[in-house]
Amino acid sequence: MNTSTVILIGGFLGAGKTTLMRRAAAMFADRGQKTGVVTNDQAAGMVDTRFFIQEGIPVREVSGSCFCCNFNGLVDALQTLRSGVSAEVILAESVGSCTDISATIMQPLKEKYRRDFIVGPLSVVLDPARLSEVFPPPDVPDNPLLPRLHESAVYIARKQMEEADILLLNKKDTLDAEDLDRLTAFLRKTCPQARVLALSALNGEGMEEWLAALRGHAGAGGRLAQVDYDVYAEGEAALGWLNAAARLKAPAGAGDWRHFCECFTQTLNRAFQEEKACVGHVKVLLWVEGCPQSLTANSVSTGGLFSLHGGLPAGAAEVDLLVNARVEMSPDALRRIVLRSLNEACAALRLEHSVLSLDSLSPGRPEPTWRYDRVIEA
Ligand SMILES: Nc1nc2c(ncn2[C@@H]2O[C@H](COP(=O)(O)OP(=O)(O)OP(=O)(O)O)[C@@H](O)[C@H]2O)c(=O)[nH]1
Ligand SMILES: [Mg+2]
Repeated sequence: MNTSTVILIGGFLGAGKTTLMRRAAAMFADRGQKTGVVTNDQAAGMVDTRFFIQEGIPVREVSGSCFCCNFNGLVDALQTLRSGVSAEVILAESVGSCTDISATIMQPLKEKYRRDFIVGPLSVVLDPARLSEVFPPPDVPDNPLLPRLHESAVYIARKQMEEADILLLNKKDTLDAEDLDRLTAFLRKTCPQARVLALSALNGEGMEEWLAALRGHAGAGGRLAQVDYDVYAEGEAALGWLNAAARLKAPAGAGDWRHFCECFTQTLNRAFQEEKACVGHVKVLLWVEGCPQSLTANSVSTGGLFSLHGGLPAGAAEVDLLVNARVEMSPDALRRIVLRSLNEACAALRLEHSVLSLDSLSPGRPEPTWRYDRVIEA
């Protein structure tokens, strides 16, 4: 039986983990390496999973809790990719509010499943804009109009960095040379255990260097973070979490789905601003069953415009919608805002809609299946 290399990708909400995995999976496929992907979320109905389905990449979803609280679910997903599709490489993205991956996932995988899996280094993806919230510059005053991430959520983001084997300063395309040098130097000083690389998962710059670093890295999972689970639980619980699926129909024929997406996301944006709620990541995906195209909208900050990518085939009269929202507010308030925004956007564009599923929750206390207090030799 074959052995698969498992590459775990961590990092805070919206840092670019899925974008990185989509690009890496395409690069592995180009080289003829069989690749599988595991996605992870607190609830089913994930935008990220749908991307990989659309792209024809074998994907398994572990939903209902983070990897560390469902280690056996993760192992099942890895085993089906290893034996079912003979995946040589498996990329696994943990939930953006998850940390302590080295102690709870990497060490038990190394010890208990060494015949089945080679555990690659833990890559933690960072968004430069979020980095300034996690380590606010001392000389810059707070902007009273911009809500700040809950301090326990900041704690999670810092712990993610503390356990990284490789730190990926993503969204390099948004940085000028001076900021790039400053942030890279800051990360090297703050996380001396990690190899620091800058890249753009979106345009591909720096991807080859990362793949080379994965191949050349010895001692994956070489560091355990010291995590206070009370603070960790508080940081997770600060976020409202919503996954919704709906079907939309344009009764008069082809719908203007881009316009719908703009109306829907602008209404969401206004509501989050009015509530002064800190946005972790809000993702919207529209697609037509059986068709490879999709339209996506993402926002990773309060008041920041949603970025729209892709498009739907001309003439589409009926589409599917997924909304994944992680925002610092109560799950009930988040549910009300999403449903109201959907109603308003559909009414404005004369669309019919039916909500197929909707989960809104606040993540429970993390209770890992395993938690090692020592590093296992590979
Ligand atoms: N400019 C720029 N944007 C990027 C880059 N990588 C990702 N993004 C954007 O950042 C947003 C979030 O990207 P995702 O890949 O969904 O982030 P994630 O870490 O998987 O998010 P969660 O699954 O919610 O934790 C999207 O709008 C991406 O297009 C990059 O290299 N440059
Ligand atoms: Mg993702």
